Amino acid sequence: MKIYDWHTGPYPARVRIALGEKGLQSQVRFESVDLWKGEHKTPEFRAKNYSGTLPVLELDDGTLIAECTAITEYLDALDGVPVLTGKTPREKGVIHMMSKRAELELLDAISVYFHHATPGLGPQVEIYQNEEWGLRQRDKAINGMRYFDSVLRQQPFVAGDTFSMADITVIGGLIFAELVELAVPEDCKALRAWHDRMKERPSVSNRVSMSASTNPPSHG
Ligand code: GTS
Repeated sequence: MKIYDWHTGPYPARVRIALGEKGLQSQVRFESVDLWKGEHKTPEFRAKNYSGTLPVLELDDGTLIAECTAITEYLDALDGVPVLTGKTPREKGVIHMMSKRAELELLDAISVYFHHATPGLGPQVEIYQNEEWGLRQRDKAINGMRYFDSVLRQQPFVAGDTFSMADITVIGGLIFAELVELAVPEDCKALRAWHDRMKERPSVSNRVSMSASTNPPSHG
């Protein structure tokens, strides 16, 4: 399997963390696509992923799977022992809901803020920006942090009693928040404590160096 990604990216981090949790690192090769040069917007790359985003998983038979949720579901199903996306229909439903909510209310909102209300990836890549929309999404993300704080006051993980894809999606959101210097409010104590616990997981702390032995990015 091959993964097109960018080693420090928050969305690529979601797949890297999933790979680490599943112990599948040795089965993939990473190919760097330089976001800062806009390599993800070229016709060649868009032929792999119409959306022009990272990451993308390419299977040995040439099948291309984009979207972090889809890639995580694929990886989790590979060994027949799903640990990230739920075993029972109830677990699957709750995990999928909470992961989607983490995208809508946190990660995607911060991404819009980054691309619209900051210099983003630079003028070559950010050909349309709407600052007001970006700032609204920033405020939405802060509300999202407060929501996940309320969830984590009730339970140890985002979708209940066990670590799951939903935790990974919130981690991705907080990775992006750190990159754009959007602080988690001081009073979100449960979210902050959970984040500290998550950072201790090897899958999270080792994610950026995961590709170093296979395909080191030359810069950035
Ligand atoms: N819905 C997609 C998914 O879940 O995979 C979103 C993917 C996405 O936005 N990826 C970012 C991207 O390609 C990568 S990163 O910013 O996290 O590194 N962004 C570039 C762009 O121009 O949107």
